[in-house]
Amino acid sequence: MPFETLLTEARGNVGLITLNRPREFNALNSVLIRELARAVDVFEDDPEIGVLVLTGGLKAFAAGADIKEMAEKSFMDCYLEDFITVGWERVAKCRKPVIAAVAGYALGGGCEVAMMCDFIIAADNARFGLPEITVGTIPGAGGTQRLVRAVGKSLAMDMCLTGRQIDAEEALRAGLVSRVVPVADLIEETLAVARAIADRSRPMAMLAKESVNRAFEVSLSEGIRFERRLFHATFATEDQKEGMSAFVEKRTPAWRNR
Ligand code: DAK
Repeated sequence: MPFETLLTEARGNVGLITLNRPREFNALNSVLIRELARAVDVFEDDPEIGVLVLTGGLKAFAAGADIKEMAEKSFMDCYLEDFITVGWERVAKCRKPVIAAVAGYALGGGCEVAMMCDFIIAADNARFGLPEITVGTIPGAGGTQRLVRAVGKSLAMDMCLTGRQIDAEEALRAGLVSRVVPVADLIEETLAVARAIADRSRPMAMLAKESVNRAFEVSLSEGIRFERRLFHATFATEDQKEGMSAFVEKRTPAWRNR
């Protein structure tokens, strides 16, 4: 997969996507967003791949949408082109699990893309922020919506209204990230987590992801009803039979992904 702004690599059953515009701190221009959507499509379609990992550089995961590209656009340009909308939500729509491995800056659109992933593993040098207000706009790729769901109203308002960045430890305390690891270990540790998921039953990981994501869209009672239906449905799968037989027989399950 030759890309101008990304590196992609299959590491066993994990698809690794690395944002690669280091001189621009991985600012997300329209080429990068288009390529990112294509890379997700390719790994999503690859039956060998169970989990995707999205990462950037050690200094920057991504410092936001490309300000130089968007600075001179008019409202009509944005509206008529549906500016940077096409492609942006592709990561959020991936059915396979996606883990963000964030080192350095994850600002603006960079923070928003990280939040589109299923969970974030942060390097100890990571910094998260939605500084759009400092450049005369507001978050535009789900930042005001996903951040408030991740960390609650008070910190989300603080970050959106002041543009303040938070470091990895604050992000961990607030629940924005699931783990913090030394920056030198970020990729290997994230790949190990990804592999641990990819080695389990693929459909179960996809069902679990779908059920957790449902919590963001529906009431508690509807969410629980949805979960119950999926849970019952797992009993129609070969992997539920295999997983529970393996437990009873004290052996490692051999997942069939069926
Ligand atoms: N865009 C373009 N270039 C950027 C950039 C960005 N967001 N961030 C950094 N760069 C470039 C710098 O211009 C510089 O390039 P040269 O000037 O050397 O050519 C190079 O990267 C290194 O940056 P600095 O020289 O500034 O390095 P420092 O270490 O001093 O500072 C920094 C690093 C990340 C703190 C700083 O660069 C910074 O504050 N960057 C801007 C951060 C920011 O404001 N981000 C939010 C942008 S607004 C939407 C979807 C998404 C969005 C909107 C709509 N739709 C779906 C509708 C998102 C909007 C945003 O993200």
